[in-house]
Amino acid sequence: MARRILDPVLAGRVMSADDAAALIGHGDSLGISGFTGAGYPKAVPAALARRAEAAHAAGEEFRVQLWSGASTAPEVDGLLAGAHALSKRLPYNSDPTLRGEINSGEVEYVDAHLSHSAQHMWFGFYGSLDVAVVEVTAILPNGLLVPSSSVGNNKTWLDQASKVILEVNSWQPREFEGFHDVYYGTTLPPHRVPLQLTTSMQRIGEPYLRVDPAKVVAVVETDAPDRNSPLKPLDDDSRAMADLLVDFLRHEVAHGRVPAELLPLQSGVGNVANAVMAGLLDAEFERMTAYTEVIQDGLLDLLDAGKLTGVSATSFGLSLEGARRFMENIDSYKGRILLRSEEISNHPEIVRRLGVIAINGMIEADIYGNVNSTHVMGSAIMNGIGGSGDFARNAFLNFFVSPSTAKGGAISSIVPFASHVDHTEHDVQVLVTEQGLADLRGLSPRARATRIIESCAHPDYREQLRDYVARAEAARPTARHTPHLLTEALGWHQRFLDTGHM
Ligand code: 0RQ
Repeated sequence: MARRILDPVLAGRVMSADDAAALIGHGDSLGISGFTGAGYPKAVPAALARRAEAAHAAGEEFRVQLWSGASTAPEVDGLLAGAHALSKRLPYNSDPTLRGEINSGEVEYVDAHLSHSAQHMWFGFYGSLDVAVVEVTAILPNGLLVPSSSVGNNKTWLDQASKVILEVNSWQPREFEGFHDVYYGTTLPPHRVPLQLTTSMQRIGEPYLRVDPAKVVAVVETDAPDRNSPLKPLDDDSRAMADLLVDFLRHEVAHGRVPAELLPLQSGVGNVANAVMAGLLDAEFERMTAYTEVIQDGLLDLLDAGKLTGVSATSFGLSLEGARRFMENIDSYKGRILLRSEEISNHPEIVRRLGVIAINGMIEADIYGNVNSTHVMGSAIMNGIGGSGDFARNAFLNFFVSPSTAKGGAISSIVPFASHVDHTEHDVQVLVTEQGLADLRGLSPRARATRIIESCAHPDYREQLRDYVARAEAARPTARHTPHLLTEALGWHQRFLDTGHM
């Protein structure tokens, strides 16, 4: 391990995770590394959970606020939630234990656009940050930090925190040096300048994270893998949605609206996103690029096949097999993979300039094209908006994808009135379910309703949706722009609730 901590001053601050966790106090705000199960601290959060349990057993209060890049892993969010050690969480969570505590009201949750999370810290909107706990691959002799498998908000947490704890993880390949591009040119309004990033693989920053050594109170050594969750095998619905989407891209190329190599791709996490990448592997498109958040196995496959020239992201999100493949061939990916801070990977200015094609999952869409990505039946949070708003709102072309029904067909994903809106009708262009694809560009609300019902809704729900629109139109002849029967629209969800699925 000595060769991973080459700065003599910081080498002198090595201690156990328990000793490091003892430097964190009740009520502290904690900014940790980690994004979609990659690059999160492996030892200090577990030690902190033990500390909270001991404090609670002694009748003392112990809770911290937890801020991250995005989702982490059971050994961070799961353990801390299990120990009832969290009071507040931002900007994204996908852990089921913590989700339960958020939905029961025990933990406050600030579900923020990922591109906002760093700048809202700099603007002072979140208050001060007490401690940063950041995983790195190595500490160089001059004190510069080689980042690990995600960058997320690390630059911001290291810069803003009063105290810093570094975890140096020797599981992360030492060859990571050179894979990162950390931009240090950010200024605040009214002194902001344009970001000089005009192609997805352009470097505008440095390969290292900086930290003021005077703030580093502890260095903890670890040797532990990232979460590397397995991907489910592709099912028929995911394949059907991927085929529809790839055919649509073909159609856009044929009409001259999108170049033959497409435009930089962004895809959310999950099975449909991975299925779309698999669909692109078999398609005719060559020399594609990606400007995205997370590198899943599907993107690695496209790189390996030579179909993709490069991927800019903020994090890996690989399966165990994907991580093994990446590590075995790591040198071949250098220069073809760049990891950036999430304020840059998700930056609206760049997403719009590059003309990104954004593909994200949804929980439900309404017949007028409003999309709910975050809430089940209007009240219970699932994960969070993540980067979907950053990309969708600013994309050249955006897609929202979902099976047409949930819970074995008991719930329709196409509804009269979205029970929560993350992406408004003004931001949503193409909806895809296994039933079909609805291109909403240039359509009025009533035309959108017809297209969404006929193309995307499950046949079991189509007649009810048609009937709803017809009765809403008849009810108020002077209000037919976006016809609604408001009481009935919300009652639609009540009916699902009554099925006992939520
Ligand atoms: O629940 O697992 O209990 O069965 O929601 O649904 O169909 O497996 O889809 O895993 O792709 O997730 C929107 C949540 C979709 C995700 C969402 C239930 C369903 C299941 C998951 P079970 P699926 P996915 C980049 C972009 C926001 C963040 C984002 C998401 C569970 O895509 O979090 O886009 N997006 N980030 O049964 C009731 C419905 C339902 C429903 C689905 N209509 N009603 N339950 N479910 N539809 C990444 C980052 O930003 C980090």
